[in-house]
Amino acid sequence: MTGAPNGIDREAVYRRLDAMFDRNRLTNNGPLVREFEEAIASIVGVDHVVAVSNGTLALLVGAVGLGATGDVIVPSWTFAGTVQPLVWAGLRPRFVDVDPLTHSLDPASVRAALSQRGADTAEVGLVVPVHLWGRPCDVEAIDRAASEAGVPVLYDAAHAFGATHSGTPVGNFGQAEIFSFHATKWMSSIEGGAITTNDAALADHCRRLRNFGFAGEGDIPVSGINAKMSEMHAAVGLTQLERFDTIRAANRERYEAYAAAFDSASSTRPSVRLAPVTNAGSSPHGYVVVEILADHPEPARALQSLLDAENVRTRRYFAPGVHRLGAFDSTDTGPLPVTETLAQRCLSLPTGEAITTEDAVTIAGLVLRGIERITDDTPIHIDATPAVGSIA
Ligand code: T4K
Repeated sequence: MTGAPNGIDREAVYRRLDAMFDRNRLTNNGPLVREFEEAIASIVGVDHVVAVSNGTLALLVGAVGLGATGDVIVPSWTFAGTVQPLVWAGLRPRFVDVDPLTHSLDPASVRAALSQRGADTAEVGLVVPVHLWGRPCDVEAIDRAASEAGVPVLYDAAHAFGATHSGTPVGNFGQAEIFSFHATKWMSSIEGGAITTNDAALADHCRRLRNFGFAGEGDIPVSGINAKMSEMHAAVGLTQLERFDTIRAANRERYEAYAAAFDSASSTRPSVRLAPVTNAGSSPHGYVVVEILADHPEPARALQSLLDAENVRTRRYFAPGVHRLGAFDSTDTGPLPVTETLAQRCLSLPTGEAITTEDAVTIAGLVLRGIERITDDTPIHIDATPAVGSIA
């Protein structure tokens, strides 16, 4: 099942929860949250980490913390949770297309959007690129275009904890970045998020914003919100961080098993492309995403239903693009051809500790046979009894 959480060392969590209850400090920037922030800061090598209750609120607090107003340049090829908090922060999305290979914001399109001036276009107040699938964006080109326009950059790194770009951990780019530690992420605190930055003043401001704007008792200089992470979530997060290398190794093994299976098959007839790691990056492979290059009007949808019949649960992240969702289809967005194509072709496959490496090989085989079935118009016979031991 795509998105199924990785294993958790329950005994270790229970020990932390016992100590938490003994201390009777359950939330409001308690010792476990501060320890979690320090642990993230040392892994990412960033000066400041502000833990919050989820990635969506990290984007909201980050955007408000940066004082962004007007339009925000953002991809449509992402989760709705990237765009919604920006709208709640009072920004207007200006959707921009992505690069067909990296699946992330195309720097040339960002530059074009930044220079776009018109009667109905407000000033651009922020750029929010997404390190989609945990693969780093072309940060140099994007940061350069934004800084030349005097516009801050807040990276959505919800998928990219543990990723690097040119040897530098994601979390250090732009004015700030955000992580999500949701249960479906490879590194999880069940619900959780963080803002990372090397800007001390911004970090202080975000710490106030996440806690109702408090600067002290009876002192609220800025209008804040409650976006705090509880001690309980930090207890789970700290316990999962102890399994950082183990889970990342499992992700890598599954990814390499898929890659080997698809590479050997593609030598004859490329019908599938694993979303590659580009931009001098490394990825934690929390997501395994394939692009189905089959000659079919809706290859991802057709293959998904075939795999479903084989008891393999996949996800069509992120179809349709956000600009096509009801909440956003009123935005006057120009054509986004790459986003539209990726939305028809991409499928997220199970990975991580929810499956074995042998399962990954079996699923890859099912994907390749499925592509043959949807392309050669052979009437598709859905085999009711799962062919392989229920790879849920
Ligand atoms: N930016 C980006 C680029 C993001 O992808 C996200 C979140 C955010 C920002 C916002 O971060 P958060 O505010 O969420 O921290 C999931 C997650 O809810 C969401 O966190 C995530 N992205 C998004 C990509 O996926 P769904 O709708 O796919 O979740 P759901 O419940 O369908 O779960 C996926 C699969 O995992 C299902 O097959 C069931 C399985 N599952 C799920 C959960 C939660 C389990 O087996 N156990 C579980 O506890 O949204």
